Amino acid sequence: MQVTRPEAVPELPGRLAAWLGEGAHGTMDWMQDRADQRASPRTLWPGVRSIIVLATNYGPETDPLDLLARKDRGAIAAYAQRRDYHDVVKGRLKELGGYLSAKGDVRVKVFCDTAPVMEKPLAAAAGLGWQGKHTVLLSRRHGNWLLLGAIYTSAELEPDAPETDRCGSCRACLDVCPTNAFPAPYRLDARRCISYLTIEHAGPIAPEFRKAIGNRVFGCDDCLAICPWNKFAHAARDARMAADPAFDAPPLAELAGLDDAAFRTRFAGTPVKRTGRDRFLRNVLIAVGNSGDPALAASAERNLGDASAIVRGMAVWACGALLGPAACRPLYERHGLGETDPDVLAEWRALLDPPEET
Ligand code: B12
Ligand code: SF4
Ligand code: SF4
Repeated sequence: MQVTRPEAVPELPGRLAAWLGEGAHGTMDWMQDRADQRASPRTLWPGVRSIIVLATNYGPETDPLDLLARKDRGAIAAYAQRRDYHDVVKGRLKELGGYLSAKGDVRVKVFCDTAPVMEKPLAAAAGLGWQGKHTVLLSRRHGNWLLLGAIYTSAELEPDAPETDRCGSCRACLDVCPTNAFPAPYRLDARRCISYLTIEHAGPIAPEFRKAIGNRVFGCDDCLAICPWNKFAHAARDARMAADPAFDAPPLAELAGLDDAAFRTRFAGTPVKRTGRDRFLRNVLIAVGNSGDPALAASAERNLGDASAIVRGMAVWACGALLGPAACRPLYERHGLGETDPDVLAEWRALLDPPEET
C-alpha cells in the first residue's frame, strides 16, 4: 500500500485519448464513457488530495505456461482461479478507508475496477512497481502477480517516490504474445488480446485468432508468466486469494458439457462468471477444436444444436478442426439444414464450401 497525488501522472489524458483514438479498446465502450474522469482523478472527484493504491499478491503455485501443453484441458488465467478479487480487494480497501475516515474530517472513496480510475499508472506513481512493456504493473518483490485497488481521499498524505522502469532491453513479453497484441512496447491493442477476446468480447471470435487461443478458455497469462522478474514472486499467502484446485486444468470434455445452471454453480463467486455460460462455452469449443484429440469431437458435436448461436457456431468450427469437412457433411444434414443464424451459417459455409485456392 503506497500513496501518490492526483496530479502525479500528467501524461494520462494524452495517453488514454491516443489509445481510445486508435480504437484499441474494441467494444469496451465503458472505457470511453467518462474518459475525462478516468484520465484525471480530480475530474472524477474534485475533493481528492491523495490517492492510496493497494496491491494484492495472487502469485500462482505453478507456472501458467505449463498448462498450455495440456491440450485436453482448459487454461484459466491465474487471477480467475480463485475468489473474485473485486470482493477481496474491495473488502481490504473498505477496511482501510474506514480506519482513515474514523480519524476525523477525512472523506474517502474506494475503487477497484468499479469506477473510471487508471489503477496501473497510479500504482506506478505510488512506487508499488512499474508498468512493464506489457503495460501491466510489476514489482521487484512480487513479479507480475498483483491486483490493484485505490482509495481517493481528501487527506493530505505524504506521497511515496515512484518506482523506475526496470525492463531494460528485455522484450520477452512482447515476443511471447500469441496474437501479436503489442503494436509497440508499453502499448496494447486490446482487440488482439486473448484476455479481451475470451472475456470482454461478446460475439463470435474472428477466425484469425482461433488457433492462437489454444486451450485458453478464460483470459491469458503468457506475457505475465514469461517475465524474468517472476523469479522474486511467491504464492499468494492470503487465504482469501487461495487458488481453487478444481480450476487448475479442468478437462475440456467436462467444461463443454456445462449448461447454464451447472456453469453458475461451478463458477459462482469467481471472475469466470463474468462471461456467462454461452461466451465461456464459445471459448471452450475453440479449445476443443485446437486439442487435436478426436475423442473430444463428441463434445463439440453435442453443442451443434445448442440454443445459443455463438455456441453452435464454435461447435461447427471445432467439429471441422477435429474431423475435417467430409466427416462434417452428415452433421450439417442433421443440425445445419434448419439453421437461420447468419453467423452460424457462415461457419458451415466456411467449413463445407471453403473458397478455392488461387
Ligand atoms: C481495460 C482493462 C483490460 C483490457 C485492456 C488492457 C490494457 N492493457 O489496457 C483487457 C481486457 C485486454 C485486460 C487484460 C488483462 N487485465 Co485488465 N484491466 C483493464 C482496466 C479495467 C483498465 C486498464 C486501462 O486503463 N487501460 C487503458 C490504457 C490506455 O492504459 P494503460 O494500459 O495503463 O496504458 C498505458 C501505457 O500505454 C502507457 N504508455 C503509452 N505510451 C507509453 C510510452 C512509455 C515510454 C511508457 C513508459 C508508457 C506508455 O500509458 C498508458 C496510460 O498509463 C484495469 C482496471 C483499472 N481500472 O485500471 C484492469 C487491469 C489493468 N487488468 C488487470 C489484469 C490482471 C489483466 C490480465 C492480466 C488478466 C488476464 N490474465 O487475462 C490481462 C493482462 C493483459 C495485458 N497485457 O494488459 C489488472 C492488472 C494488475 C497489474 N498488476 O497491473 C488491473 C489493474 C485490474 C486490477 N484491479 O487489478 N484488461
Ligand atoms: S494477455 Fe496474452 S494475448 Fe494478451 S497481450 Fe498478454 S500474451 Fe498477448
Ligand atoms: S518480460 Fe521483460 S519487457 Fe516484459 S515486463 Fe518483464 S522485464 Fe519488462
